[in-house]
Amino acid sequence: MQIYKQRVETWLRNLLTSKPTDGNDLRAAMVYSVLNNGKRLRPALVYATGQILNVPLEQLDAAAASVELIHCYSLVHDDLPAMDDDDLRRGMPTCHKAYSEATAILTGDALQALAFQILADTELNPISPQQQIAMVHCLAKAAGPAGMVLGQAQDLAAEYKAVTLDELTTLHSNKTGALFCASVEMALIASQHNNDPIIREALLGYAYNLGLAFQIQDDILDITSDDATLGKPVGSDQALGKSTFPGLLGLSAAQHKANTTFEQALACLEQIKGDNSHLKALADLLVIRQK
Ligand code: GRG
Repeated sequence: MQIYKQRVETWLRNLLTSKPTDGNDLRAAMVYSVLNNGKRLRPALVYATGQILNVPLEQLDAAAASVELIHCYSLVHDDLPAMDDDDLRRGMPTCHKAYSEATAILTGDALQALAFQILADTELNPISPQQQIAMVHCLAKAAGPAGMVLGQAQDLAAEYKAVTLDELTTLHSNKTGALFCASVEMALIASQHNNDPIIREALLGYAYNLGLAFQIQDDILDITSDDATLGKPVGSDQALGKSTFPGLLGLSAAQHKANTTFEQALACLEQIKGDNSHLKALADLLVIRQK
């Protein structure tokens, strides 16, 4: 996982720092919001899926970087006063605190556009034009009004309201799960197995369950961790009147659900032949994560 993290960070550093700044804060704010203490889970998911499908890493770099750029944009916008209004992200002042609200809005906009620009670039993304189009479509669908942005809208609408477990699960599968699934699917697109329904279902089942378990755990850490460990304020769910898995189920039942969901993710991998050690390692890392 460290190798994947370093690989995507080097790639992103080259991308973001190869051009001179234009005499304003935009590029610096983009670098600030991307080249920091992120865990790079989604890029690791792209690369680890590529491992089981025998895809060379060079054909996955743009996909790995693009999903991280979309994720970073979502964090910058999510932290804005009109959204979750957070001061701390990845252990540092949020983008709008370090720069300004206007710069943070533009930074998110720019990171989002850049994600699609690199997917469609023949030099940066050395795969066939059909595969490029399929990746652009996959990521746009996951990030947009049927995926992450929908999840964010559902999240905002659910504040200070009672939601059911099903509604909470749907909200998070859009808000968080969609990008996990897109990470796996983009590696599938780069492979020779894109039309294999068994492999597709198994990998997407893994990603869906991993994303859900990750989110349940995120809700648990928001109660049990501390600001310094988490790199962002704990207790923010309660402060914003958000429904959470521990809130609906109780802490110990939520922990149990996280564990069984991780197990379901791993069970999906058993349907596929190939070296699944990295996908397993990624799930294991998430089970023990503290931030
Ligand atoms: C503003 C359009 C828009 C969308 C925002 C994903 C999202 C939607 C907001 C992020 C806020 C949040 C707490 C989402 C839950 C998913 C989650 C735990 C994100 C943090 O992901 P990590 O832990 O973060 O992978 P790092 O910093 O390690 O990359």
